[in-house]
Amino acid sequence: MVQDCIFCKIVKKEIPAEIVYEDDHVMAFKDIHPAAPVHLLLIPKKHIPTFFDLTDEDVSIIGRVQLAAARVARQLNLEEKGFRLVSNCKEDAGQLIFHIHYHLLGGRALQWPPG
Ligand code: DGP
Repeated sequence: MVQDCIFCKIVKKEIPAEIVYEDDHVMAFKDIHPAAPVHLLLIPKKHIPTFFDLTDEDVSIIGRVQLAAARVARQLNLEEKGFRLVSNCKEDAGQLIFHIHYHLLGGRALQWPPG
């Protein structure tokens, strides 16, 4: 946990979020600025700033995040039409929060490629 990380604060329930899924390793909550009818953020509870900070011991955690994405998407009836799972890594990609997170977007047809 990192004290000034907003997502660590959400994990610790120090600031509110609309949490839609949580287990020992993963949390999913609604993005505060939704860009689609379904826009969730899936995070490992462990504070890992970017993909460049991942180590071998994090492999299962990242796998758990992706499994949780499918589980949550199924619960939200996205299985038929699908969803997008994307992660921004560092400045050029527009990463604002330096705690690894995946955006799960769905509920409408999405454009590709993103800008
Ligand atoms: P990124 O640019 O990939 O780092 O995305 C960060 C996302 O986090 C952005 O879509 C807005 C969202 N966000 C920022 N602060 C908060 C917050 O306090 N609560 C929630 N639920 N989402 C937040």
